[in-house]
Amino acid sequence: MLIKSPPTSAERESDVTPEAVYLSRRRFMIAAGGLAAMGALPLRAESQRYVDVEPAAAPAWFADKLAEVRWGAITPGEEALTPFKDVTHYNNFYEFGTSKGDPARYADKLEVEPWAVMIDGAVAKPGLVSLGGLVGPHQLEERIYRLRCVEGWSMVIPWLGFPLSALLKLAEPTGQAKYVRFETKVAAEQMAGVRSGFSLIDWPYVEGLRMDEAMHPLTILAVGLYGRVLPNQNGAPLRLVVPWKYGFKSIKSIVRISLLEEQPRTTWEGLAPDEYGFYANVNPGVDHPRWSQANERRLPGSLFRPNVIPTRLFNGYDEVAALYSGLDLRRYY
Ligand SMILES: Nc1nc2c(c(=O)[nH]1)N[C@H]1C(S)=C(S)[C@@H](COP(=O)(O)O)O[C@H]1N2
Ligand SMILES: [Mo]
Repeated sequence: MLIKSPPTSAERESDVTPEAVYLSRRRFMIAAGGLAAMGALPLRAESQRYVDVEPAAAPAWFADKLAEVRWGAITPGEEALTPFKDVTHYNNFYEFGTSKGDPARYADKLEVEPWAVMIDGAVAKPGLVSLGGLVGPHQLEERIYRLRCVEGWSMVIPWLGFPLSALLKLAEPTGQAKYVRFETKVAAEQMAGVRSGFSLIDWPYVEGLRMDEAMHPLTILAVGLYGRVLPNQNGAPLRLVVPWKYGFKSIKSIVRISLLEEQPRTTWEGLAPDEYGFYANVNPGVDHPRWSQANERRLPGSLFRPNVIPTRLFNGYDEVAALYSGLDLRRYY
């Protein structure tokens, strides 16, 4: 779709905003907006929410967006956020290894600048778009979502992103567009898990959605979390988040988005179709062949306090139920 790239000067080191500057600005914004309405106590809790976050430099395309974020656009009510430390050190990102600590250990090797995304297939405006060009037209929103992994653990993560529907509309899908296919970057020299040959995955990691799922307002492309730019281990610089589906649908470090007429073949479905379906809607009533999906371990927990809670249909996002009326969820898991 060839949205114009920002000038290369905008991506120079000198233009990055130190995270500390951003954090103090955010604290100030909350104080100014919330004082009268909420009084001092809740204010303090709110303003300290992100103070523990590790410092990081933000690239210009991200820093430019922070002044106009819609904070708290969607929140899960009373559920506590999973701490930044857990969100960024307990990950699945097989390109960097199969243990939960591997992404945090090795994903700093991922080169995220420059980054471009190919948008192709059944669209009137295909093309290679720079990350700045891709994010530029969109207001960032903070979406605090539950993330439920098919393995039986879950987190609550404050993402920063924008609706996938807004991006797709700009590309102008044609009448042939029935599905969206996403592909992750592959760079063996940067990705220990790809190099190892130990994984069964046939790279690139691929995911897909039906068009109506892709256009649903809950479906976002995330570029940040905890008020900062997305850490590499969480799928920098751009990843999908579909909160009512098992985590493996939320594909990381996207380099290609294709609109298709046919349902794409996705990574986990291709590996083990009897265990991982294309839909992968969170459903406590449909067990994985090797374990129950009735409950989940909400992180953080400990050996002695595992913090087990019941899993909810569609991960509690009841508003998506209409997408599946008439679909047998036991058959299309
Ligand atoms: N490219 C890629 N995307 C991926 C994965 C992966 O291995 N590779 N793992 C998925 C799984 S199983 C989960 S649970 C989530 C985890 O996201 P998080 O580490 O940001 O919590 O990412 C998903 N996206
Ligand atoms: Mo997962």
